[in-house]
Amino acid sequence: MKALLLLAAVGLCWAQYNPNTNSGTTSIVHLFEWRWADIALECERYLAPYGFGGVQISPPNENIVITSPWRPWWERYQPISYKLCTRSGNEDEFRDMVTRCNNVGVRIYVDAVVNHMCGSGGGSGNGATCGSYYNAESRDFPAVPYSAWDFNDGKCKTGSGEIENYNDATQVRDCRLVGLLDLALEKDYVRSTIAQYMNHLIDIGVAGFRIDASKHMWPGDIKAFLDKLNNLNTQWFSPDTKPFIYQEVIDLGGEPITASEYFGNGRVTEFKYGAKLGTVIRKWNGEKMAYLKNWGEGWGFMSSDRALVFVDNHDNQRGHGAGGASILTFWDSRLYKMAVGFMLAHPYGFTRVMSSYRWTRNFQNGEDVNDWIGPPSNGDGSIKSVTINADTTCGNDWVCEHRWRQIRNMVVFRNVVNGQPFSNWWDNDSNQVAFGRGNRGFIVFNNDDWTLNKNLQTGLPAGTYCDVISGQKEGNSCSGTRVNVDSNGFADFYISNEAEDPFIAIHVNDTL
Ligand code: QV4
Ligand code: CA
Repeated sequence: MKALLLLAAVGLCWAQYNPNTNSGTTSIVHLFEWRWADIALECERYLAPYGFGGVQISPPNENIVITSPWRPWWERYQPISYKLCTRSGNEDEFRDMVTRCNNVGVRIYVDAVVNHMCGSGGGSGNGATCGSYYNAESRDFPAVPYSAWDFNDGKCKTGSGEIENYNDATQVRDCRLVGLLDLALEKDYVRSTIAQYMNHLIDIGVAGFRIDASKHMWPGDIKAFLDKLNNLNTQWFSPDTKPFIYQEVIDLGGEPITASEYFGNGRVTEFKYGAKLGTVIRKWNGEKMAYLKNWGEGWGFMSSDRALVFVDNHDNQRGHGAGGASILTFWDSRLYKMAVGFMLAHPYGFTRVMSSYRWTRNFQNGEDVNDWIGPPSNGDGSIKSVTINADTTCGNDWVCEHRWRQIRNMVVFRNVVNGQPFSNWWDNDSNQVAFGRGNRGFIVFNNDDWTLNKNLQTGLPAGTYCDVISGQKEGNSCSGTRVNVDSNGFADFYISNEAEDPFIAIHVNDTL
């Protein structure tokens, strides 16, 4: 009996690190700024069939309406209330999305903005996405309700009331991040109000949360509201399942606040991942892919079972947050596909794929002054729907990286090799590398300026495999490159450095 209790306890205690995705699915996609109606459709027509585990959605709570500049994407990071009412849709549409996605085994993860409310300069009136009244000046948010008592004004010791020095852990938590009114999370009323908002979402059926700006909350305060959360809705999850938690903490080293302070609450975003991988794939600072042999903890990253990893995110793909110029995005599509392919093939971390919209960049002195531009929208400010073209790409300026064959097929690859060890590493001491995942998958990259032509041990059973980068198995043939693995597991790989995508990936589910 004791052993059973212990087992149950262990099961419970690491549950918030478990993404709660359907078995056999291993990635989530951030459908940044999508409408709930479009996400529901995408779950049914694309994400479920291709084995995506879930969707990170934009903040679903009522936010300030900013018209100068015109409806910036970041207005959604300035809460006015916890009503489920934004440009992505209302509560009915939200419920419909969660139900339809859960019903096809695709989970929903909510971007929870609970460190703050709107900017101190946010003004007052009913200019919010659900029409609620607020007054930033007097800290009055009656639609929650929050009043001046619920903010950190008195606690912050800096002159401006804002964070001025990231080397002072106390002000990073107790002062305003870029002027955003900072909630007093040591108060039980604030903790309970946040938990009530999150429990409303849990009861609707969500599987977990991205905790925005976690660095700006004390780990203990986050734990306090997490401890008030319900278990997930048993309509779709087994009893006693805790919500998946991943905390946004930008820790590139060099600051007193570290990611590990937050491990007790759940997983943490590993921002070193995208910054370093971008540098390696761009071959900057003498970096080369051969160095990726010990990728993961060997590069000083947090332990794999605490990491939420990504190549780019909604901030650093446009110069916000962290990662700098090395971050690869859809704008750098050829290198970006290699980076996402590498991330999805490698066992480290729980993987999130970015799905963006296109905007008109305008670089002045190296900065994109259009970094604020919001999602594709109509004249009245409503977000444009996601149209699907005949070739399965998206229209209306939605980039839909998750629908790019190379990326979609690598999401499937990760599912096929799940649980298999990192194996059969080979490199040419430069930028040609290869590795396998046990006896179920193998990938080869050529990021040098000359041809790769090599016979390699794949670890795979003999057979004819379809490369899932240049194509995939279609009927009884391969639409792209074919790879023959012999009875000893060896295969010939030829990759021109001029290839559209200079990498090949094969796995046991795409064989002739
Ligand atoms: C301006 C001035 C302030 C002034 C304030 C007065 O800069 O000094 O006090 O006006 O109101 C927007 C504007 C910003 C403005 C602020 C408040 O860009 O100029 O301040 O609003 O009005 C996003 C954007 C921010 C945006 C914010 C709120 O990135 O530019 O600020 O939304 O709209 C750190 C954190 C990390 C954070 C990252 C961006 O550690 O947690 O910065 N990342 C998350 C989200 C991110 C979001 C926030 C946090 C805030 O991923 O998207 O910021 O919720 O690294
Ligand atoms: Ca804070």
